[in-house]
Amino acid sequence: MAAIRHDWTREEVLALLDLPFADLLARAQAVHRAHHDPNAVQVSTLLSIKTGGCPEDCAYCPQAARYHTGVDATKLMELDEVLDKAQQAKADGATRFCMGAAWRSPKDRDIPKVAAMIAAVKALGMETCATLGMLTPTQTQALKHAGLDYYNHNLDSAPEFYGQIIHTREYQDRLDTLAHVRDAGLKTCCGGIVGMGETRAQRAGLLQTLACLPAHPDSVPINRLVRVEGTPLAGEVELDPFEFVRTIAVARITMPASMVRLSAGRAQMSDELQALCFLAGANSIFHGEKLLTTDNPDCDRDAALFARLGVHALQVEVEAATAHVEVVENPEHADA
Ligand code: SAM
Ligand code: DTB
Ligand code: SF4
Repeated sequence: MAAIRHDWTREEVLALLDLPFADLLARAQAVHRAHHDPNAVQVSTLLSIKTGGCPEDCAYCPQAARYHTGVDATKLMELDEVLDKAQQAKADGATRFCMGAAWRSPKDRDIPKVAAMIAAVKALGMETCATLGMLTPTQTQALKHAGLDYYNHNLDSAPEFYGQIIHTREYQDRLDTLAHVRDAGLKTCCGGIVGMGETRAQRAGLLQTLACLPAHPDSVPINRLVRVEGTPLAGEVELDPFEFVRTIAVARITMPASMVRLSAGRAQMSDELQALCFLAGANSIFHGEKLLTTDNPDCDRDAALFARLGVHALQVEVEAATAHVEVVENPEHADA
């Protein structure tokens, strides 16, 4: 087993990113196999429970009100509709349901509504995740109390690059919410986006910051920028696919026990590139034909890819009454 370290230096992380590709993948595979079943991939489904109209100015985001991206702002979804979507996601093989809202931070009056959604999804026997923006400690505790398992809150970039992407909040705001999430006993889902014009050294900065958090995030989503027309990053040059794989590999090496999620951008990737990401240590995906507002691969395409690679969906049993979660492997789901 690789040691779980929280003292990675920038130089060490950059040296990993700089390795010859074959050496880097061999190291990542060794760490991956020591800590995880290399043929099991955890499957989450996303639902946008409140879309668009966001006051923040994140340069990548189609949901920021100030950009003209064609995304219409909606109200918070009704509980019944959320439950229908969660049931569908479960039937399609997802074990975790992640509810996302285009908020800078929720209002206190929104919390009971989201709490009811969390409790209802949990009662289906699914793991629950939410991503609602910045939280206060009291809001975080209320979500935990409702049965929330994971909170997604990304650092998104290196601290020194953040100011080029977002001007409406500080990096420290993100770190503060992550601290509230850990303090409430929630699992953290925290990663970033690559392909926003950052340098390799800045990708090292993101990975080093994630790996030096007080606890490694339980789940580390690595998003490849989806270039959405109307956002300031729409014309960004596409990141070299091998550089994306390197980022996954270094996330795997620096955070050995975490689930590394091959997140946004899969619809624009070939099957071969996704397979390289799994070889580099990715072991989680978003499943279902939409992310929040942009496209994700068709379910049929994912099922075919899993079957071709001999990959099976990681099975998770959730006892809603006790909120006890047990992970069991089920190889019968090879063609799920
Ligand atoms: N508003 C909340 C927040 O910002 O934390 C939650 C929703 S926000 C859409 C969740 C994450 O989606 C962002 O942190 C970012 O990593 C990712 N994201 C948004 N737009 C993206 C894009 N165009 N490409 C890749 N990832 C994106
Ligand atoms: C994460 O890191 N990626 C997901 C999830 N966490 C919330 C969101 C991706 C959004 C991509 C753009 C969109 O579909 O609007
Ligand atoms: Fe708003 Fe989140 Fe999009 Fe930023 S990433 S504009 S906070 S929805």
